[in-house]
Amino acid sequence: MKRKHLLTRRTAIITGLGSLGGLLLPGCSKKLPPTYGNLLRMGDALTYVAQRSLLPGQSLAKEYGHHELSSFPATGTTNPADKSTPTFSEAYSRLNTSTFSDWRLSVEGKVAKPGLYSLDDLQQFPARTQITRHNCEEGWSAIGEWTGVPLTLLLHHAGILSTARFVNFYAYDGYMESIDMLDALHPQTILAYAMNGSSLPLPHGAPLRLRVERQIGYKSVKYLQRIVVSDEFVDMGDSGWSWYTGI
Ligand SMILES: Nc1nc2c(c(=O)[nH]1)N[C@H]1C(S)=C(S)[C@@H](COP(=O)(O)O)O[C@H]1N2
Ligand SMILES: [Mo]
Repeated sequence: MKRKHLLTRRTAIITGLGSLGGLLLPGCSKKLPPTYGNLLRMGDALTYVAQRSLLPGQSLAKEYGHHELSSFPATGTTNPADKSTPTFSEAYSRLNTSTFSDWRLSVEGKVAKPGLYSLDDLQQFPARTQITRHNCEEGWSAIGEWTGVPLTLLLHHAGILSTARFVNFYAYDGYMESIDMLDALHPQTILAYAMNGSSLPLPHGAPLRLRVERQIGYKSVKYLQRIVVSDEFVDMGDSGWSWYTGI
């Protein structure tokens, strides 16, 4: 998996103010993304706090028309059922063989009713369809149409607790990412089971992937297995990418 350092000019400029972030936020260390002792990363925490306090949290990412759909490459893991790759998953391979009829999404953590959801269960929720631009940190972008269940509906169905702060996503290829509640409850944050009007193709994350339209591409976790709601930031290690890259 290719993982690159994302150093935007904005991050670099704000770095000088980074230590201020710590001063402004006494006692908040477990509620903020980690910096791994990296000076540049200290700017991330301040960027995050500044954006979250200054920008309207629920503004929508631009949506496009059907005539604007583009070709859409698949990157990162493109097949966890492929034995010859390092991201091979025996469990995923079995599920794929039975066209995901036995696949279940586990929703756990800070929810009153942890549970397992089949694709059919998820398709019972009111669906949202959106045509959006995917922006990968590696410099490409593509426009696709996504249909799925708004994450907010699923979280409320599972009885999300008032102490919840983050939602963590775990995939069959070992990939994991997390988002905060503002992104989790955002109307365009959906668990997509269809792309461009057909069921989600395997290279794009079958049977279910996350779409977080106000974040860079790597937050949109493919091949979902488990969602864990937490009241503290869960450190998944240094991916080499900033934890928060709102767009
Ligand atoms: N499970 C999983 N999800 C993932 C990745 C991955 O490697 N594995 N790559 C991420 C990155 S960096 C991007 S740009 C998008 C790519 O989605 P696509 O293959 O549908 O273009 O998926 C994201 N989600
Ligand atoms: Mo990406």
